[in-house]
Amino acid sequence: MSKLFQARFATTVNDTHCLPATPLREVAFAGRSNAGKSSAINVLCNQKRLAFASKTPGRTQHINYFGLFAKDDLLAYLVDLPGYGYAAVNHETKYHWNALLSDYLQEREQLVGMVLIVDSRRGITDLDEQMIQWFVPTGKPIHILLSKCDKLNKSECKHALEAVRKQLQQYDPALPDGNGESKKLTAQLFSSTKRIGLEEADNIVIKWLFEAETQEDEITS
Ligand SMILES: Nc1nc2c(ncn2[C@@H]2O[C@H](COP(=O)(O)OP(=O)(O)OP(=O)(O)O)[C@@H](O)[C@H]2O)c(=O)[nH]1
Ligand SMILES: [Mg+2]
Repeated sequence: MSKLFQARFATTVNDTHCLPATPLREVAFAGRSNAGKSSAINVLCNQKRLAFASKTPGRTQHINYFGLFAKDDLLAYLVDLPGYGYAAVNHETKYHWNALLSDYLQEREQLVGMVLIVDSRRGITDLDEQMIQWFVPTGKPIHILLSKCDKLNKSECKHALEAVRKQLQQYDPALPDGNGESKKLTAQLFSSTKRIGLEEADNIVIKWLFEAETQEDEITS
């Protein structure tokens, strides 16, 4: 049983000043609106409706915190971030999302890694690149889930993964051509509906949250 299975909704915030004051680690799920963030959280936590997944884009508009428990002990958090790139919102809302996401990603000490959900049919877009650019300077790892890969055939999947890994090289010169994996910028195929890539994604999130080697920079605040 994964350590992610005992997850419960904790809190929702709309302002970086209201983020939980906690020493616990957290992993954030970011991505375009409708990319499949909430679905990925649900399937990784083995729950149907923990995070609210919806056909209506722009559904997750706040930062939602989910607590991970062992019995009654709260161990860490998963964080569902508001989706970006949703056209039908006004300028002010877009501005607010931008500020919220950039502040959170760049400044949140408790955040140990970002899972970036990218629709495998679409690949990395300009807005995804913006997220990567905000996060890379923190030195923390990014793992890309190429979501909805059930919609692609085998060779399309292969090409989608290769293309993303190639794109990531510009941010990390240590990432070798094609198939190589860098520690800080990794990518995999994923499908919530067909449960593809679950174990690989689960391992990464668990490693970031709980493994000793990532604990070296203990949070002091
Ligand atoms: N075929 C397929 N559909 C998926 C998959 N993951 C999510 N979807 C569908 O895509 C739509 C959006 O999924 P959500 O998980 O709500 O996306 P989100 O990124 O949380 O969206 P926002 O909250 O708007 O930012 C829903 O209709 C899901 O059922 C997948 O792996 N395969
Ligand atoms: Mg959502």
